[in-house]
Amino acid sequence: MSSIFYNKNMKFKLLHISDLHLGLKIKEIDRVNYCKKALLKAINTVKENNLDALVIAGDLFENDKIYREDIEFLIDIFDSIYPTPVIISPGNHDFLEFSCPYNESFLNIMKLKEWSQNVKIFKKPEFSYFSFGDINIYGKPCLSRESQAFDKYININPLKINIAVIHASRTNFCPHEKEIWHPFDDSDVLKSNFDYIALGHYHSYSEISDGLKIKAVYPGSMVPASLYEYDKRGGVIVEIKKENKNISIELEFVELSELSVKRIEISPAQDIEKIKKIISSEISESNNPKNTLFVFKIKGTGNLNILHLKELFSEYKIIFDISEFTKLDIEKLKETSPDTTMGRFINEMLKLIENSYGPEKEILEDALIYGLDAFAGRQIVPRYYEENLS
Ligand SMILES: [Mn+2]
Repeated sequence: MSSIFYNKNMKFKLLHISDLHLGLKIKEIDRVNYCKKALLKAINTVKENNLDALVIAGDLFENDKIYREDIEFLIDIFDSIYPTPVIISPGNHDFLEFSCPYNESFLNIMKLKEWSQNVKIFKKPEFSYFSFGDINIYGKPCLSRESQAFDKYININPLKINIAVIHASRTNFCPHEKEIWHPFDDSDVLKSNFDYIALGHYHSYSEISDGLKIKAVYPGSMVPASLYEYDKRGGVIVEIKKENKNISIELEFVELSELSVKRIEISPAQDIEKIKKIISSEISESNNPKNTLFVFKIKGTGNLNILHLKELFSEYKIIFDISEFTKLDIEKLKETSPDTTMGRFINEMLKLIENSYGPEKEILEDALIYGLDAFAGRQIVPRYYEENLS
């Protein structure tokens, strides 16, 4: 009779997201609004694909930055997919403490309504699980920097699909300057009996596999948490099938963020046509370019007229960040000997440029260029600004 169990085909399909950091702001951008839009998209993804669960691997919000209306938004939006489960493993920013919205007593004191019955939050310090028929979903909150994420061997039921949700740091693959919380290394993941581990904490997408099968994924931050988070932002649809104890996993990344940060490197050799092409191709990679706010971070040195670029791409919402862009090859100019009149001019101008910012810096940089033209006996024309912008 046991063959009944072994021949059973089990399937579970979920949307795995993490690190929304709702409440966290980016200067001059209404990030909270983009976070809410992304969550609405996540909810629609669950509905449209008939998914079995929404899984959130921590840092959904920031305890000390989230407003009352944002908490209400989260409670309502998760209630809107009842009875589909929403499984949450708290992280180090939605840290499970008294004044955390996951805490029901805190919600009561704040006179907020409680989480709907389909919202399941891991609150016990050790691994616990929620059961959905053939599927067990394990998790535990991220409560300290030191404690190991996978500290104990967990006795799972091999006849079921076993998933873990955890906010933790992969120590053998740690991004620069990322704080370590809840450490583990790949061997912990490969040793564990979980069929899939939904990770959170690191803000870039990465996978851990045993060479044949993917065992764990960081989907990355759902919406850029800073202007240094480039590339696609969203979540992963994970389909887990178990047939005769054989597991198969299929992943599909879904773009959820309508805020997108892109980095473009520019060199003096690139003309405007080349730069236009780079920007066009970045825009065309987005699956919803008309509704996306693009932040183009332009790095390097060259001849670039931002006003002209804005004009060319006026049908899109674009912010050009030129804080890491210089019109001049300053390093090369610094090599000019200060013994000549031109050298003294360059040195004085560079000092002024260094101590200025914004429009003043731009004017000084232009003045330096025109001065150099004058020294070289060239005709002084506004080479660095294209005319006829109208
Ligand atoms: Mn975190």
